[in-house]
Amino acid sequence: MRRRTVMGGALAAAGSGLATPGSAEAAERPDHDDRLVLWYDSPATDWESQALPVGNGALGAMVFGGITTERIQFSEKTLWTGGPGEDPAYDHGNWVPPRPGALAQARRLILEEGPQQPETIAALLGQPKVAYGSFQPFGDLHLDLPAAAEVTGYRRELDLGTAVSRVTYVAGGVRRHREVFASRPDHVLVVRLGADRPGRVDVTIRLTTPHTGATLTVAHHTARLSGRLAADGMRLEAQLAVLAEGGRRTDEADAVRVTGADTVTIVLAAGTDYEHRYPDYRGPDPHRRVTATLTEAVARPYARLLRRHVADHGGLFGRVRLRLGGTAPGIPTDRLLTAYTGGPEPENRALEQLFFAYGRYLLIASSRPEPGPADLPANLQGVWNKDTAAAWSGDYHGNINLQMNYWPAEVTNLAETARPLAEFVDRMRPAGRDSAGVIYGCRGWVVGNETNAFDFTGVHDWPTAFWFPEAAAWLSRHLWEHYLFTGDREFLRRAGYPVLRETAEFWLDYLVAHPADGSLVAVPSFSPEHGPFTAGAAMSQQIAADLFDNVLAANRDLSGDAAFAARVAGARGRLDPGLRVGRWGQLQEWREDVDDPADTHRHVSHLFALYPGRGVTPSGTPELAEAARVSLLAREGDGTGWAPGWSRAWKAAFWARLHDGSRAFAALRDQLRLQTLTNLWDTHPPFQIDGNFGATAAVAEMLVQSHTDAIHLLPALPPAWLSGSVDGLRARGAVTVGISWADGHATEIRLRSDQDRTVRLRSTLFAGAFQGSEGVREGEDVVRLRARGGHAYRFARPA
Ligand code: FUC
Repeated sequence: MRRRTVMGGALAAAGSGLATPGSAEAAERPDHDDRLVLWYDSPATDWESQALPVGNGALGAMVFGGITTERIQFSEKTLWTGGPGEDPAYDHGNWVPPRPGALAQARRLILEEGPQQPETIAALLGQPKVAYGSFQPFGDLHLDLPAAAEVTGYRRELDLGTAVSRVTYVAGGVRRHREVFASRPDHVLVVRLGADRPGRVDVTIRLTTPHTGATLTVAHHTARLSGRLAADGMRLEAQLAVLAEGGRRTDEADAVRVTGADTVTIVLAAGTDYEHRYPDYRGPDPHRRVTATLTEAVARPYARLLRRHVADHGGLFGRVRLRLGGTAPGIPTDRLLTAYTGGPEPENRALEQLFFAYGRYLLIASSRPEPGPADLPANLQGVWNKDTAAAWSGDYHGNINLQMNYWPAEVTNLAETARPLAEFVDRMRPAGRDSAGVIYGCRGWVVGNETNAFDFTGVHDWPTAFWFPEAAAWLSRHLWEHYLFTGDREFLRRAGYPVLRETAEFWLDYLVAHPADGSLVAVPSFSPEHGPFTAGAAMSQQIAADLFDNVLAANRDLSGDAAFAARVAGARGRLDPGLRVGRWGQLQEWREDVDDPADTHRHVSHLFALYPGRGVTPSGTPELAEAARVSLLAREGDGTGWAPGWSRAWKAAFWARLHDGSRAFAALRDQLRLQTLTNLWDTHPPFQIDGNFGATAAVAEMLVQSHTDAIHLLPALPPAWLSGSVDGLRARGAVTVGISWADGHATEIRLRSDQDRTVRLRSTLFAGAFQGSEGVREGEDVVRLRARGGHAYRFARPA
């Protein structure tokens, strides 16, 4: 296989997508061969399964590609109901009034009487949500276009390399094209309409919103939507400018009409007065910012807006390329999906390559850092939403979903996209401190299973989901991993360590000595959404162990705070690690050996230490890895049971960590077959973006792992991917990795370390003769390399 290294920016320049559809350049470009493109031969009629997403982190839009009406539905990530703006009695989920003795009573029940029904504990410790709110849709951009009697050559696409959605067709002898993108550098949504003949673009542009508190005005070819959400008074504003080359623009009461133009460009900016700042969550009125954003954007010619956008997106997206030999010329993506596993192998591979790349595309589109406290991480729907009462409020779930959103961030070379999560966690701490004190009687900070844009850090009353203080510790590990992958010590010192330390403070207080053996356990403890309340369920203990290990390692790397390290080390020594092998050889989900081998519950929480944790590995803890395998086989059942997309993605990652490429592949295959919509969005149902991100992370985990003492290349390569190549993946230690393989074995390994450091590599390549400078063989398949920062290294099988 021929190798082409695609570096940031290079892709942007090469496949910039600047060619006009229908041009010679476009015609020469083979579909689905080199470009990563989702495409369809008819317009979308369904938002959830067919429309195509574009986004710049803050703005998300869904493009339908209609012929007589184009609908572009958009959201802005900070537009939320709920919080103190909705109800001054908003309590962040903290107990009002206080409940002295309630936690002690729950502990007594569990420790003295044994496992408790979730309803019993929820009655003691839960309380109804107040003003929790929901992520909101913002509005719809409608483009009314002339009726077209006969349409031929229709195509709509989303080019993942350029993050441009395009529609082309021929109507009445005129070839029409439309491009839509969400620009991060210019902070706007851009729509462009054109035709292959001058003066043939006619369009009426309307802006609507489901929010009755917002009003529309039209003046000077600009539509302005502004007002407040009725529920919480949050200010919102969108402004849309209509520019035309040639033709005539006319303002109407609720629209801008253009006739006889050569091209029309529509630029939309939107914002709110939300700020992620405890306790009021409000910043300046968005009017000035939206006006300034729009003014600056419209001053740039369309080609420049496009170029800046493509360069920005390509700089991130182009860092990684996976080639599995997939090709599917002429087959639309929906048909590729329907035919998946039944069609020719190159088509299956094409879909898998696309699905992997799509997770990276979606993360770039839904998670970009903003200056100031205005950004939020990707939520359950990323940044796309059509419902005023979104599924699960379109919020942040902390018992798998929010974390899974960020699994691909570091390993697929998008560390920048992890920033909004780190900021979110950091800014949540003032509220989380209150909750820690009021509910748990602990120092430190906490957040539970669900949180919103207003730092809901306390509890609610849904019995099987209301209690999960582990979420804070699980989220904190993302800051630690960011440091491991980037080597950014300044980040660790300034942001990562303070968060980890304060989370550890909570856990030092929260754990209690188990009366049976004195080991430290979480009580109450609840394995997510499953079983009774007990003491020391496996996931609680494994997360606490992981947190203590991470904070100790961070402390060591920053060489500080010996007294605190001693306290943590003491607790770690007494901690029940939550790793028990049970009566049927399984890894126990609870301290008691009660797992049911017929249980196929979607959460596989007791395998946290296998992934994303690192407490269970085939080489380091073979018996525990075997027990995890037994548990996982049982949890998957006979393969006919239902599981949401995220659950399948998690299982793929587990199998990858167990070095079982076939089973990892089977989990991914089933996710594609059963839980993927035609626009390749993951479905729970409904649409939930975590599965997209989890699948991308799982593929990366099949190709490169770096959580042990060596970077392991191709640890779980499935037989279906016999030959291929990948470039640009990241390993812990700030290392960038590329691999080519044939017949299931690495033929070349490419490496670049950001820093001077010793790197250990594990690959079957090193088991035989190999070429490559400077590596010292260490054991059967391991090579040690003293890498110099910024230098590239290469190892290859002799030709
Ligand atoms: C968790 C899961 C559900 C769903 C919800 C958003 O609570 O158990 O399946 O994904 O999050």
